[in-house]
Formats: sequence, C-alpha cells, structure tokens
Amino acid sequence: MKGLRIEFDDISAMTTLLPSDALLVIDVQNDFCTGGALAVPGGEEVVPLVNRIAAGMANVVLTQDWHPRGHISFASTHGRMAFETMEVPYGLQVLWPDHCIGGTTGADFHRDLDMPHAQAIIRKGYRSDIDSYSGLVEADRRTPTGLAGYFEERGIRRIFVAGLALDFCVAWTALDARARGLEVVLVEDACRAIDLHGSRAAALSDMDAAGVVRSSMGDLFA
Ligand code: VGL
Ligand code: ZN
Repeated sequence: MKGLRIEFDDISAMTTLLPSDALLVIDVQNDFCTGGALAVPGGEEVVPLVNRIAAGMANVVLTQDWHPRGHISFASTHGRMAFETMEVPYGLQVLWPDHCIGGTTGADFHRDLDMPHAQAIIRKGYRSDIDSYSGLVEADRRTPTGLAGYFEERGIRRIFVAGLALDFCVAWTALDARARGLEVVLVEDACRAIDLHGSRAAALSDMDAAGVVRSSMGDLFA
C-alpha cells in the first residue's frame, strides 16, 4: 500500500503491502534465547530481524508461550527426561524443560524486541492439560485460541510469520493459518529452529506442501 511505503520506507523491495497484511511474531521470549530454559540455538539473532520487518508493517501481532507450573508439556511434571516423548490424551507430546512459566522473566519477550505498534499479544499453552505450539489452535486440534477470529474480524488475509522456533511454534502456526485459508509468507532467515531429530527439514517440507510461501530478509528488503 502506498501509504505504508511513505510511512515506513525501509521496506523498499517488499511485495506490495496491503491493509490486509500482518506480521505475526512467534515466541521471541527469553526462555527461547541463549541462557533461557529452552534455548533455541541463535534464538536472539532473530530480534533485530523481526524488529526491522515490524517497522515496515502496519499490523503486528505477537504470540507468547505461557504455561502454568506443572504443565503437561514439562518433563518434570511426569518425572521424565526432557526431549523424551509421551502419549497424552491428544496425541504424542514432546516433553520439554520447564519453560515460559507465565509471569516469570523467562516468559517475557526479549528486552530488545522493539515493536510498540504491535496491536495484539496472544498467549497460548496456558491450560495445564493442553499444550499449544500453534498460535491458532491448541494441541488437541480443537480448542481455538481466538487468533483466527481476530484475523478474520480485522480483515487480515495474509500473514508474514517469523520467530521461534521454526520447527515447532512457527510451523504449527503457519500450517493452521493455511488451514484457515490465510496466505502465509514465512520469513525463513528471521526464524531459528530447535531441530530435534530432523524436525527442521520436516517442518519446512510440511509448510511447502501446505502452500506456505518461503521468503527471506533479502526478498523483503532491497
Ligand atoms: C515452543 C517448544 C515448546 C516454540 C514452545 O515456541 O517453538 N517449542 N514450547
Ligand atoms: Zn511451550
């Protein structure tokens, strides 16, 4: 949109932006950065990149992983080792170190995340007995977070997705957004992956198959 280009002229080579576009920044939280409880290698490196994309976008939404103590996704809850898997009522759950406990510093956004114009923050994984990688639908694959409805009511039809972790929360969110009929552009180099047993490659091929468009900072900026 012309107005956007005038207001945010940093994005010069970007596909023409429309008022129906939004940036969705996934889980750029302390626990997913170096020193955090579930550190994603290089997680903090996405911060300047998502800041730069956000500066060019009128509509910005963030997700925030937000678990209670004793959450079903925590290995400690079950007396198990982190990164094992376990059958739970909604399927196979990867067991994680305790992370992103609501109200703790680990659950806070990275301090250098700079997008004061972000319009909504959607928290997910806050029910004790259901995880939610996806920003749209919880891990039981039934319970909506409300974000799809938010996009619908706001007239958002295309989302640019970036953040942490590429192979879990970013991918599940992108796939659910496609399933809800949204256009999805993954900014691949503004993500970092956990890469558990080839999960990075699997996530990318699932997103390709679902029609997620892969792009990069180089595509977005001249
Ligand atoms: C995530 C594992 C557990 C993520 C969240 O943000 O990708 N991964 N909780
Ligand atoms: Zn989590």
